[in-house]
Amino acid sequence: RAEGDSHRPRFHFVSPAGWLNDPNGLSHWNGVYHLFYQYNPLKAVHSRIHWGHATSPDLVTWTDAPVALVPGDDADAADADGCWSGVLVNDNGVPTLIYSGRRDEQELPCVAVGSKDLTEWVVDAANPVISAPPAALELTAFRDHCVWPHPGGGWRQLIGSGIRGQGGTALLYESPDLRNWSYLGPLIVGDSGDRDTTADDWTGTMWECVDLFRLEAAGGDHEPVDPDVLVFSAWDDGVTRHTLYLTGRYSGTRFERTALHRLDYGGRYFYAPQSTLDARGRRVMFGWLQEGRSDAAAEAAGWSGVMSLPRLVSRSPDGTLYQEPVPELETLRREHVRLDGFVLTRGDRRAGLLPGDQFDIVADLHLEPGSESELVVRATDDGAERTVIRLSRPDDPDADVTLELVRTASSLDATVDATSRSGPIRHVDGQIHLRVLADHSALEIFANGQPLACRVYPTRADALGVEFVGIRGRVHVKEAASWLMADIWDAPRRLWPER
Ligand code: DQQ
Repeated sequence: RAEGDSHRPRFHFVSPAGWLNDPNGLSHWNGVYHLFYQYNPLKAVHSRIHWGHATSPDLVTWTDAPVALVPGDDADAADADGCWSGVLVNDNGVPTLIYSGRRDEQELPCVAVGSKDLTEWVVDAANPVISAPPAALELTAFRDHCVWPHPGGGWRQLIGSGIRGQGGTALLYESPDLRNWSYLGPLIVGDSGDRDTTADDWTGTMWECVDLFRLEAAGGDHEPVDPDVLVFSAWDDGVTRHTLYLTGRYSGTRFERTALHRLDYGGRYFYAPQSTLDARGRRVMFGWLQEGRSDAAAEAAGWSGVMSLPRLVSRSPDGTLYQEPVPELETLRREHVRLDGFVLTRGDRRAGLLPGDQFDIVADLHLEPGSESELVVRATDDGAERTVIRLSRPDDPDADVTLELVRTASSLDATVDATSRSGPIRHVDGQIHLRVLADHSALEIFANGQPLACRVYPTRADALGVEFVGIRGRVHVKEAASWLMADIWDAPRRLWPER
């Protein structure tokens, strides 16, 4: 970390320097968590993308491993212009990467095999292993991979794509050996043309980073109605929009959808997620927290992109996803305060939680119908900078609570994104379990298991204040606690770890 870089996170994973985007090859292999990521070690811009690699025993602290994939030297190499997103699978004990090799502005599926410790990778001489997208379709793009062993033997793969005039899609393939693939058809096609293209749940003209998984029913052994989840990042002609998921049922060749949902209310700020099942049977997900500052500002800082904290993804009783930070992160908690319950009415202000730019706050609130309150963080004394986390409950007791992140005064720097983010929060009788993790420019909020990840760039060194504010009605803060969080990046890091 450059001295004085107040935006660089200290308990999130960040690349040693340069550019980071999607999580790739996520896995828990022989007791070690592996996080690969889209990486340009040379500059904080998205150009010839490598695969960075780091390992962790606990999802908390990370050790840099040698860069895993480097774009091919030879201009004819299938990945001469970049090694784009993909996954790691266990091919009968052989660690195997399936990724998108980029050349001449086109991506095609490639394979690489790894050493036992996953640090040395050899690309397959036959790359690309699929030489062209299905010819019968007019596709908007063809990249990113979700690969799993087929119960009947062999492998299945989804490749993100879009059919012109129809919408985003995930194309299904099968293979006996990860090298020879047969096209089976689209698993499901979006409906982008029929939807409001400005909506928070617009499905885009292409689906990036598709991730299909099955979740067990919450706390029961009955057969869940919608056991399957298809996550995708809706993309439109070079613009990253937001990440969505479909719940439904995967039948082998089709995905019968039940409902479409937003994955994270931060929109583009939690993008291209990937998940894996760890040895404890937990579904762990990471996403890319992209920048809200200008490209020039990121380049000047020498780094761009933050990996989200690892999230546990489970099923809530209504069938949607419940997301929360992995409990292991609590080992980073240090100085602590706890506030006893209090009530907020209009104009009330309540300080007492620890000021800081690197903290974890937990609060249990009860919002009466027609009430609203704010948790203000990263605030200067004069209020010139302040980031507002607002919860409001309509008069109608059956209506959802709204979570809103207001960034209009988050930064005095007029060049950073200051747009607000919001979404509905399910609740029982106005009860909200709120969690806020702030780590310099990274901010991750969870309300009743619904996340809102974002970035904020306060400029003033004293933008550290934290307080609750009553806006209207009665909000009971039943209990609130905060912890300052430890650094995970004590040791100096090398930009390009040698093999
Ligand atoms: N990022 C990768 C692509 C993917 C996109 C390129 C999503 O493979 O579609 O860096 O952010």
